[in-house]
Amino acid sequence: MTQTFSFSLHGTDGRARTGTVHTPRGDIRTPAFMPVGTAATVKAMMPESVRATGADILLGNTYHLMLRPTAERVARLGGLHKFMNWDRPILTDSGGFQVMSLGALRKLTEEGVTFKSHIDGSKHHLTPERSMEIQRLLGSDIVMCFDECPALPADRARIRESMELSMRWAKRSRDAFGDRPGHALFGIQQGGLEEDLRAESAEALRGIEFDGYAVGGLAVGEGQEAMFSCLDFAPEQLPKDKPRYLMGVGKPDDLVGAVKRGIDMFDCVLPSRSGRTGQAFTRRGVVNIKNARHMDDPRPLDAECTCPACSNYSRAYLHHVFRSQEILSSMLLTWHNLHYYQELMAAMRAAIASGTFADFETGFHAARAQGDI
Ligand code: PRF
Ligand code: ZN
Repeated sequence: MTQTFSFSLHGTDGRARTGTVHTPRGDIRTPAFMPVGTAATVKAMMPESVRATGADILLGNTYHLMLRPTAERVARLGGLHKFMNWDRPILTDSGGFQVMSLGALRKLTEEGVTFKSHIDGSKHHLTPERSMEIQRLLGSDIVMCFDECPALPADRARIRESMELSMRWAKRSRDAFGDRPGHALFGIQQGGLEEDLRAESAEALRGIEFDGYAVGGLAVGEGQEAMFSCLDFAPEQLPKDKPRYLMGVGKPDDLVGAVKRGIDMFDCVLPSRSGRTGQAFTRRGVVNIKNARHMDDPRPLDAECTCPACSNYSRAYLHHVFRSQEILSSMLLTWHNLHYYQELMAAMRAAIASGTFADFETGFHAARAQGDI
């Protein structure tokens, strides 16, 4: 096992890249999709099952874990990996984004954010320094800078102000993180959809120096077309020799379009959350298992899929357990969706390595155009 954190690029095809992030807890094959384990669990999945879908790394959340069970308690119990029984890499988000989307009565200052817990209304304070401390107590392998992300649309002045604050917080995050061999700190680019603000942000982050760079502030209401336009320039502004992570994205076609534009890592609740609401992602698009047309259908969800839901159960059965609100419904559909996402990433890695990404993309869109049959 390597004792340091590093990134090696194995191949490129156009702007698309494939490589490996090496960490002391194991390798992360890129492009990578990170399932979301917000509350120290990927909902409805045992960690060994998450691994069986092909995941190399999970995402955890500072915001949720600081409130419950608290970072100090997780540390006393031996850290997040031991606590949740996942010994591979964990990336933790820094909390600011979740405070803004979930926290009640939040107050933003130069120092940080004060907010009330969405669980019990108790008052909390989060700063770059405290976020670094929490992520260290959790034992996170990839720590994210503390940043602020405005919802779009927002006016340019507000986006600039927020980006500049995030860059000051990035410097404070770097200073507070210190030198921790084997652990990585990622900077987060902000700047909305504006090319010059994104460039300024990238410049500020490059000056501070990070182990990886995230594109933040996208998928916050701007739509896919606008997001792709931004990704036509944003990843290129970041260092080529470090991993690039697009935060909180996305749908399968978002992932394909973002990989094409130079993104290496993703996280999103979509496959796990959709699994619990009866939406299944397949090669031929989204299948809504609650639809009555599946009631008598003896065929699997996706005949080409090798996951347990597709290998052992019919659409009729999956429809039945969903309609009956059985826990197994969430388990099977989450497994299927995470498996689908990991197969998609594996297919993209193989296509980039063999220089056939354009063909892959054509096939991807053609299969979806056929629709579910
Ligand atoms: N910053 C952080 N976490 C995030 C985002 C961000 O901009 C996003 C935006 N899509 C998701 N998660 N820290
Ligand atoms: Zn399946």
